[in-house]
Amino acid sequence: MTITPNWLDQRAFLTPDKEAIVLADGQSYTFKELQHDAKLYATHLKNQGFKQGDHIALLSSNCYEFAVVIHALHYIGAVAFLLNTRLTVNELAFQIEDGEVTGLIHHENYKEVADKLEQNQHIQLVSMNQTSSEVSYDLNQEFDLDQTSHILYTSGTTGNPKGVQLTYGNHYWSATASALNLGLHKDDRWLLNLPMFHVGGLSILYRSVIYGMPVHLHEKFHVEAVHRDIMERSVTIVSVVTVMLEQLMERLGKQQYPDTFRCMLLGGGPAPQTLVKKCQTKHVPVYQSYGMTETASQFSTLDKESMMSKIGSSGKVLFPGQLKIVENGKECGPNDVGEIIVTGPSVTKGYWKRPEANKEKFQNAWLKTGDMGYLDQDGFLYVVDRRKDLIISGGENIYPAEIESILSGLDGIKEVGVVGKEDVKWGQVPVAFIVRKNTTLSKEEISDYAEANLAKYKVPKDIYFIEQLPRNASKKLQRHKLLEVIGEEEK
Ligand code: S0N
Ligand code: AMP
Ligand code: MG
Ligand code: MG
Ligand code: MG
Repeated sequence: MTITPNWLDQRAFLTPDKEAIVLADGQSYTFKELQHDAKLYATHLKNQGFKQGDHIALLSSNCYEFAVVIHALHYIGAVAFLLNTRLTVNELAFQIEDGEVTGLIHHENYKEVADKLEQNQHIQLVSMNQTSSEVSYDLNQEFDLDQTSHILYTSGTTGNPKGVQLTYGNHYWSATASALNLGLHKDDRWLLNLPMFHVGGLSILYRSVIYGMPVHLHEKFHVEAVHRDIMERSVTIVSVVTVMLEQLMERLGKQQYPDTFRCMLLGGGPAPQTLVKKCQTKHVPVYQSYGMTETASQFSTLDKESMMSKIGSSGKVLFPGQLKIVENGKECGPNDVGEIIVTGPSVTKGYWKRPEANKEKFQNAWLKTGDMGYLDQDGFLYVVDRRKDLIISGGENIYPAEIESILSGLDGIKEVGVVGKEDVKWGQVPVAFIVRKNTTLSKEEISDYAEANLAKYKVPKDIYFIEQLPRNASKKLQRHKLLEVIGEEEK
């Protein structure tokens, strides 16, 4: 057990009047104000009957109140389940059920979804815009770093999504690892436009309270607003995924960012080398990183000095972590490709209620990521292939098996195979290959069915009707062969 003071209390004690959160419209809140609002909301949650250890979900896009709720949940010692707002009711219902969630805090914009969830789940709804008028004196003043603070769901190769358990300690070590790499500057301002329900966005909140650094919190990605905050509002660091960076570079045109801007932290998937080179010619300091929900954000990051000499690399492992490449149980030598395995204080203790997955994915304290890569002679990581079958579209993960299983439920579909296809905007998009039982079933009917059951970004962008799916001798679907049949058999 390692005990620290509640981070927001400590921060509000050390630098009470420093800006904690600045919104896109310029409105700002100090750490003292954030602390006060979080304590009021924590009291409200207590008054609603919630207590230490409860599993409470949050359904909201980015806003000031999102940050308030996160800290409020820490004040009562509840475990926060952050829900992806793009998911359908059925997808969300699975996580609520699997996670043994008893309360759902929702933004007014998601009231309709919350109401539907309440009808079928044993949950108590709590609105984000009501709060208490006074602060309870019985709030958690300390954190135990070994305690779970969050469970974030992540899709898997087969079966249902799994809840990644993250502890206070995982966040603490991740935030300090980032600071040891990027350094802390007195005038740092970190722009948060990634969704806060993924760890890439969430982790910026922890860096803020731990470093005492203002966060420029944007409701969603808006290229013009990000450009303005870098050019005019002295933002020094921005976290982005590829599709955001492409648009920012387009917007930058022949201009240059001011010298105050020191880091474009790029993560959530591979970066096209043409994009990295474009950034280099515009003198944009890009830091390509490798990380995942299971590592509480970046685990290795390329510094800007090595950006050109190590093009394509995701950098060196951050200070407190270890990263190895293994093949058939043996550690690989330099430049030999194998599976990336990681261990360290920012790595999850395991998946919620998934003993099988935990047995399969962890060996001693090492997590087998499923990603393939190599380390060069200097220890720089190159990721060559992501987890089996994983499609990454605009930073959102999609597994073919999930789409295949949904589409198989539609009458008239005999078999279905899904694969990722390169896409100029999103990096990759899912496309479906379908063998029909009856040939009257149309592509539109299939798309409508997919849209009703899957988050929009998982809906196949193209549908191809084919006679049969490519399978190997043991009847296993050969997804890599699917794209080859386009054109040959398309009707
Ligand atoms: C790229 C984003 C912002 C696009 O969303 P946008 O523009 O807000 O779209 P909407 O206006 O809502 O919708 C318009 C249409 O586009 C479709 N759509 C939206 N998103 C996608 C998508 N991803 N793929 C395909 N289609 C999409 C909508 O459905 C809509 O369609 P129509 O018009 O037909 O209705 C948004 O997707 C976004 O925010 N993406 C990023 C998600 C993310 O955070 N990924 C990272 C996850 N990984 C991690 O968190 C771990 C790594 C990490 O920690 C990290 C990551 C990055 C940087 C730093 C770090 C770090 O280590 O600190
Ligand atoms: P998530 O947990 O949603 O953040 O997804 C993490 C996954 O994104 C990793 O397991 C990788 O498959 C992929 N990924 C993250 N960073 C990189 C990178 N630098 N290069 C290639 N793939 C990456
Ligand atoms: Mg103010
Ligand atoms: Mg948009
Ligand atoms: Mg994901």
